[in-house]
Amino acid sequence: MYKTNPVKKVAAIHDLSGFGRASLTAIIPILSTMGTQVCPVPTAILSTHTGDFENFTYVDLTDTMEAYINHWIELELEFDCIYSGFLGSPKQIEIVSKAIDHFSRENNLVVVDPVMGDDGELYATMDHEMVENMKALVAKADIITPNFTEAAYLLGKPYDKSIDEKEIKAWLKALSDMGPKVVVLTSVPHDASDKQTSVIAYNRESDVFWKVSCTYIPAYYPGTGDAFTSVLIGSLLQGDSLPIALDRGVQFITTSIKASYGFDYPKREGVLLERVLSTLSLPVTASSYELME
Ligand code: PXL
Repeated sequence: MYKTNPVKKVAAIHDLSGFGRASLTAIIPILSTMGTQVCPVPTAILSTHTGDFENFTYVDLTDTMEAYINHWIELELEFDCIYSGFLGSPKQIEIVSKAIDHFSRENNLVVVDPVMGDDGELYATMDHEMVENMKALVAKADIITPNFTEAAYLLGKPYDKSIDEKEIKAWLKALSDMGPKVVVLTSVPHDASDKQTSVIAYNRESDVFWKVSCTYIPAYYPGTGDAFTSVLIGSLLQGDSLPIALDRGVQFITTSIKASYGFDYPKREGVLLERVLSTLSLPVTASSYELME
């Protein structure tokens, strides 16, 4: 008799922003649709995400996080993936770091999305102390998924969109030298013209670079980074290879933006996830990833 619970579990350490389809409100539906159980550890409760909204309410949950995680430790819970994202304070980073020490195993996945900023700027609640602490957290991850802005902050490099491929590869290797086996860099500029963007990944163990390009759509929707990393995790937990998982992530974001862009509504409400979630259940038919020389 098959007794093992077949549903994989992800401990998702992120904020809950009530409006705007970022963080947990994007992560939970995506990973659930992909057949994974999400167990959230809320880091903060906000009325909206912080991008393009003013006067949002913010309740920091740092003081409950340790007891919350300790209860899970008492219950001897095990996770197939520990996935952290937006964190509210240096103390929260320390708590997440301890949780990783406790829950990581040889055969599970620790994914740190060092959510700190976008478009060359830090988010409203971030500062340089957070950047320093985030450097210590990425060291504990198997996989990190910074965007180009976050990578620049982690490496202390200027945010310069005219960067060439050789330099990008050097960034990926330098990020991997900080600890993670796999570095997935998103929103990589192709040239200063903004016509295309790509996701480039480096796997240190096999020493290979993968690239998935997509046409740039001139619209910024918050929460797409969370959606991308969630699809990547859901795909890896389904047993896909890294390049297929990257491809599925990029395709899902492209589909989501295309499904949203034709409608006239405020971008700060996020992509129309609910109209495209079902595409995550389709088999992968076409993929466009490349192995980079
Ligand atoms: O999507 C990243 C994110 C997560 N959480 C909060 C945010 C943002 C981006 O703006 O504001 C609260």
